[in-house]
Amino acid sequence: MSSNFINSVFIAVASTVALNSIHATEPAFGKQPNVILVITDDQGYGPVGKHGHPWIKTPSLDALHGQSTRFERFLVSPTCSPTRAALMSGRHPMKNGITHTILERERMALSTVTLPQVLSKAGYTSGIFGKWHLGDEEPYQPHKRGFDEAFIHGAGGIGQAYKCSCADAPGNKYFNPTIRHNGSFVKTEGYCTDLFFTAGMGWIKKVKDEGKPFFAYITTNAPHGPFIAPPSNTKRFTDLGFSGKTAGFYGMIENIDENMGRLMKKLDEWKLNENTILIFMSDNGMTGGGSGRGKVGTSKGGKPMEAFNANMKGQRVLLTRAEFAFLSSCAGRVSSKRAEK
Ligand SMILES: [Ca+2]
Repeated sequence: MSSNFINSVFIAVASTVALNSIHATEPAFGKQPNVILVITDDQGYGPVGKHGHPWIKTPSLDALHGQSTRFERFLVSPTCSPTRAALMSGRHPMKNGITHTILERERMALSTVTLPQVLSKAGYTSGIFGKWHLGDEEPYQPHKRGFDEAFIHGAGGIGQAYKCSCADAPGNKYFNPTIRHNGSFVKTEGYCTDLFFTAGMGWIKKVKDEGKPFFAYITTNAPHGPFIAPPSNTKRFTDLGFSGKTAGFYGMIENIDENMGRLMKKLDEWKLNENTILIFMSDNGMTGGGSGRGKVGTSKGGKPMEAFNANMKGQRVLLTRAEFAFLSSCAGRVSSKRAEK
């Protein structure tokens, strides 16, 4: 049931741009809009400044929040692959063979028609940058499923490996990860989230210059555990008295915010804001491992600091969880929040 709402949103996006292109010599709503979907992993609703978080600072997301229209009920699946399968297909995850995140149950059925495949019929080019998590074997890979550009890690997170086909490059790390680029493994330098945004922005610039309408899917493994962020992002939180995991989780989110700021600045600079739908969302509820429950640190005054999740019930994996998205469009940036409390 939770997928139905999210499916309807993305069917609407796909249908709008496709119909604009296929059935009209003059688009009904002007030029074909570009679509940028940024999806973070296990962030959840609470860890955003505008959602009342007492410690995390997210000026870029807050700015997007302020420029956007917000959904009041926005529901997702309780874990990674199901939400992503719904997004890619417009169908309930179980209709795509997705019932879990590992053990071959994360492989999206090869019969599934994907969003980039639909968009390609409308003249779009599509790129994915980050986490795919819908099958690591070759036929399931995004460069075989409609994406013209694929710059991804494997499995459900960098360094993950299971006794099945779901696995990343052995020993992979958040810094200088090995990345699969259009089917080939390449060595990179830098922090994962920075790399995914940089690759995505470079690709956006390229396809913009070529004059193609595009769908950019920037899908960070952060802030999923393990909770590793650049030291420049964790220091403020360790100084405040947070545990290492929580400082990492919070630092990963502030790093995401920095990258959203970089992206939004470039969209302004490239004058893409007038014709680009920018969507920001979390794939499921807030992690339970980083700062999800109970005491997460001790203040300098000796007071315990409790996890904050904006009065949401439960964490990731619980069916009662629901998330949020910010949506911006050529009609004005739009955000959605939600909320099943
Ligand atoms: Ca997730």
